[in-house]
Amino acid sequence: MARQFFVGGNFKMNGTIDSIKEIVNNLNKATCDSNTEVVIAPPALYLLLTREHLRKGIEVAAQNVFDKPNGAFTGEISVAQLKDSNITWTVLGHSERRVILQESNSFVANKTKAALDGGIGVILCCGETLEQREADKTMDVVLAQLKAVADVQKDWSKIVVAYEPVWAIGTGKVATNEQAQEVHKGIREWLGKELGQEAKDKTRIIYGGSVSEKNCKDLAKQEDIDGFLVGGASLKPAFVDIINAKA
Ligand code: G2H
Repeated sequence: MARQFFVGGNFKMNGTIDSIKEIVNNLNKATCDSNTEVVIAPPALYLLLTREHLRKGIEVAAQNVFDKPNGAFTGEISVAQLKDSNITWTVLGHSERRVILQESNSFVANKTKAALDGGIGVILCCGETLEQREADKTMDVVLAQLKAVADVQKDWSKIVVAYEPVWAIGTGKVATNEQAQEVHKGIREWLGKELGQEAKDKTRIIYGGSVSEKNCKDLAKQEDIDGFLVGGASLKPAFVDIINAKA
């Protein structure tokens, strides 16, 4: 079953008006594999600027969204506000939010449901810490994170799962092809059991954690790796090489 390759750029809390315009201009000029779906996630403050300058065919994602429709929620952004601003995706459940901001599995699940209900696609992150991996708990942790979402959301057609081992994020320590493939395969099997054959066959499962122009081609050859969520390297011109990993 062919799944469209998906590459997301997660800028995290990086960038200025000038540097983001430069990244956008580079992407506008670049030759990107037309078979790859590309989405970039700048900081919230620069979402509109990015959407305004970025060429059609590349989508823009928020790095987070809240689960309530509006009201007294200082500092938060609603799904409707993303829609209103032509932002079509959001990242949710990134480990930096799960760990540093203590977002629970159920909170991430509620936000995922709210985003999907409002017509926003979700790049749903999951992944284990080094301690959890060493304790042989990788699949337990990852599947518990995903199960919380499956409990409230059965249609995963607008979810892209991003497997991001916490120990590989921003560390330069990328998972081996085999380590990543093993978890992706486990997630895909679980999708089949939990949500059915269609979810198993069609859900994109992308890898994140120190992806670079050097390691992306081999990772992209793995059967169950359908793309990448790229952090640090998405701020550099080499991001285009990652977009073209399958070309
Ligand atoms: C993982 C990834 C982007 P980096 O967080 O989501 O970041 O590529 O910098 O490890």
